[in-house]
Amino acid sequence: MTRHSSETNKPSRRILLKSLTGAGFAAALGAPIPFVGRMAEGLIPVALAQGTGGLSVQKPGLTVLNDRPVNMEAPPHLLDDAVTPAARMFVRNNGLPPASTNVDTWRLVVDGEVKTPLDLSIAELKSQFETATLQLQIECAGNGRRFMKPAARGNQWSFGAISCAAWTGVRLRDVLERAGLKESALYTAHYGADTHLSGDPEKQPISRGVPVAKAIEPHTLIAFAVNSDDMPSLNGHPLRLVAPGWPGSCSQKWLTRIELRDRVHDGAKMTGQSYRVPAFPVRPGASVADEDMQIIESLPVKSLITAPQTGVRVNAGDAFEVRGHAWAGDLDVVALDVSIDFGASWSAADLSAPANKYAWQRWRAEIRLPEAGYYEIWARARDIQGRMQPATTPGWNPRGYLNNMQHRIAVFAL
Ligand SMILES: Nc1nc2c(c(=O)[nH]1)N[C@H]1C(S)=C(S)[C@@H](COP(=O)(O)O)O[C@H]1N2
Ligand SMILES: [Mo]
Repeated sequence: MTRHSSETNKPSRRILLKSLTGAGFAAALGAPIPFVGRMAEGLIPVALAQGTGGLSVQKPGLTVLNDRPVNMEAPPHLLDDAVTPAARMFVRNNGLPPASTNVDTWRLVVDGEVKTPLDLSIAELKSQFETATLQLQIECAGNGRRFMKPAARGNQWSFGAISCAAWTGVRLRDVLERAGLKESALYTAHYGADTHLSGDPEKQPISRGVPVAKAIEPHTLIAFAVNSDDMPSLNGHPLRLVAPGWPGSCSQKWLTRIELRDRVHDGAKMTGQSYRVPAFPVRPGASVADEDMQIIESLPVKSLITAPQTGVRVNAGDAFEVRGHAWAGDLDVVALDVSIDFGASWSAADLSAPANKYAWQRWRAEIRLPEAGYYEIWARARDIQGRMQPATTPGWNPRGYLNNMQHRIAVFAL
């Protein structure tokens, strides 16, 4: 390949440009940009331009919502696997992922309201504690925000900010047991190695926590692998928390420290309006005082139709399979119904038990459409406490969290 030397190819200039834009773009694309020095200032790679979607090397087919920070979601038909492939796990970044993530030098500190503070390498975590592999859902509390009316600010997720992969790690409970919780330990505070968008090293992009009861729940893992492999760098390599069934923000990526506190954590995105909803129903569009907001814990009952893909053509009168997944935060799903007549009548789908608690549950139904024309298939899950998904957006809240409305797909019978 011929190389033309010019001012822009001088190393110093290239490094400068890279530090401005290229490294961030390259992280999102999952590929270096050989001609980064040729990119005009402000040029956004078309692969990452809003609405293009599907052009990340690490995450083919995902829709890119933002490039700085990187946010991507999977269209529902790409979430059909019982165990979500790493390449299809959504990405929700609040800051910039750490530039270097060395497995051998990574440390996890556990301190605060503990009897013996710990400072562990990943090798020590693996050798000193029992390892567990569990299929665990991670869902962004803002999944479905796009459909809130009036619109709520934040990433305009549609249905795909959910994954259920097989995470391998050690139980946070076991690590906390080793450290020894003091009587005063009430809440965790999680810290990661990513950096704030402003570049200010004093600021955390996000630092959330959970009550001790959730921290010692045996499905809360400190994970070092997903689907028997390293996790993608965008999903927290080399170490992350997985606190399933709760807002994904509780599952700190690039985990470096867990502090035990004697009070509710007050880190970045823990207070004010972040990951909080009004304690009582409010009029759509209302502004709600911070003191009237409460922290979101278990997420509500929800389901997806993952096959067929919306827009499919089928033959009128022929049977075909419709399937998807259902989940309900801390709870089990006990029923999944489908409708082909805009919710006028419903029939029960076959619903499987979860692979383990906090795994989503597979459902399948056989459908026949009576005559040629346009149909919609709607799916509605019910949790063990009798709560169902609403047909339209549930109670509005200022940041557009917890939208568990029914998923619908379009089907043409020919
Ligand atoms: N360190 C760190 N951890 C983080 C975040 C982040 O920006 N930084 N985002 C959180 C949010 S809001 C969500 S929804 C989940 C998403 O996990 P994923 O990107 O692996 O799908 O990660 C959480 N953990
Ligand atoms: Mo999130």
